Amino acid sequence: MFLTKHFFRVSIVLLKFNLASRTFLSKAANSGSTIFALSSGQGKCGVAVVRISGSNARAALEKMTNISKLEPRKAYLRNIKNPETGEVIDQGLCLWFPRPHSFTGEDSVEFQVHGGVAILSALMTALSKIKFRPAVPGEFTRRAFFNNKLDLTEIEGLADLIHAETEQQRKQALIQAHGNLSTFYSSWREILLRCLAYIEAYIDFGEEDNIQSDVFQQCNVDLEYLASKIEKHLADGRKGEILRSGIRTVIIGEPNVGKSSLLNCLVQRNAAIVTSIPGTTRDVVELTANVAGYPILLADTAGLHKFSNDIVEMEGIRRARDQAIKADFIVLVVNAEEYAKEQKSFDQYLINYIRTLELEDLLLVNGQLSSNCMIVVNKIDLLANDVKESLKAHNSVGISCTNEEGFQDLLGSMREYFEKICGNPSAENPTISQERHRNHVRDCHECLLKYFDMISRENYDIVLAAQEIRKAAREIGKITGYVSTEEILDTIFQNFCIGK
Ligand SMILES: Nc1nc2c(ncn2[C@@H]2O[C@H](COP(=O)(O)OP(=O)(O)OP(=O)(O)O)[C@@H](O)[C@H]2O)c(=O)[nH]1
Ligand SMILES: [Mg+2]
Repeated sequence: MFLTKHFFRVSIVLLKFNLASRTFLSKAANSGSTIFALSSGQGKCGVAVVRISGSNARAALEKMTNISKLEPRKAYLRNIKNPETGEVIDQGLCLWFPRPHSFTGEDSVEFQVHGGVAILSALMTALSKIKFRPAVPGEFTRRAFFNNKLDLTEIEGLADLIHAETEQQRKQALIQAHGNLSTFYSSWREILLRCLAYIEAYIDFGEEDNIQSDVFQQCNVDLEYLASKIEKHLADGRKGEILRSGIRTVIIGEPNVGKSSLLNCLVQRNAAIVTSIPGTTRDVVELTANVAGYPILLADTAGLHKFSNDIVEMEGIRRARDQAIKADFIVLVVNAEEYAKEQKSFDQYLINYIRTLELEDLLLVNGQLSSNCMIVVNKIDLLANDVKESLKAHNSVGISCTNEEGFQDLLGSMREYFEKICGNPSAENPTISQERHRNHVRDCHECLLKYFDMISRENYDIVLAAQEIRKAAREIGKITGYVSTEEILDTIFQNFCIGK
């Protein structure tokens, strides 16, 4: 009896939360106008896709094609006519997606026509004449959100997928667009709401119904476990965010060691000036590149050394150091010829090199090379074979920018570093991919800490403490869009193009 009653009350409290979010969604739902847009790329092309979404989409399709018995998701090859004049605009494929089984969740139509400027212009004009409205950027996706087809993390994943430039970015975005973050954060929100419901039931009915305090204690165990999971999630080394925005990679080293040559080899073009004169590169040269499937923001820098009377060179060196401090990954270039001249072990030479360039603070952790720094020994074409062999025993990669020797090893080694820096989106738990998510997760964690702090005090007020759990759930709800504001939505949808 106790359990049934208790379950009933907790269910009512849970329902209350879920109704609140649904009300928000339906209130904010779209205005009902039928919209259209070119969804494929701009410019002449073989096939262009025009999408229509809204309650009048089906009627328009029937009128423009004379299809009598329309079947969902079936491609019809038809003459597509201007609905007012009856003039044929083009012959193309026509598809109908009845709601709710469409991208937007509304009745939708797709025309696949020839991608010529005049055809598209005639089709768009015809659609405007029947009072359909051109969609604004992201409007199809916005409608999908309001019709509960996608949550905000899925939408952000979709935007990232469209913008992904490398294989690893594509993988991360695809997983997110398919809802893995959504499931992940929703499970946290469910725990918070369940605990909140139990605690509210305990507050409302505890004394009267003799609800056991162990219910409350069990909630605290669950919340503590969740807080520790959130802590781990926050301490992810920003893997997902780095993969999304690109690994800030800097090439540093003495003048004339071949830093600019290395940058040129990595991007496969003469982007930076290379000469035999030491001090050729003065400012930071920044480029984006795709290395081993990872996006990198690659910076070539001025050669480092201690003394110079040249103020331009000193400013270049200052900028090089500054760039290295901000980098996610550092490539330190060593000149193989210089190393071969000295009668030292490679490790001794390297430590000495790092000290001479005053890079200890940046590159060494407890006397060992930092995990985000890679040593590249360039100009190995100038080494005798036995010296070249001796280099292999060390934690470095020998290359020649002149004949591209060692480049496969270099790319393989870079891939290993990048995998550690960005993680493997296909194999690991989801990581935070956006600053927006990090802020809400951090705020959620802070609310939980505040809750534990409150209930650890004598004579604490449980009602006030429970507010912190409610706030924590709200923060997670903001990530997925259960709790949302126009401001959040505008920021997210501004990254979308027209037709998506
Ligand atoms: N033999 C040989 N020469 C190389 C190699 N890589 C670069 N060089 C030469 O080394 C010289 C310096 O190359 P850069 O790429 O300009 O060197 P850097 O480190 O950018 O030099 P600064 O901009 O002055 O700091 C040029 O004459 C290159 O042709 C290599 O692998 N082998
Ligand atoms: Mg240079």
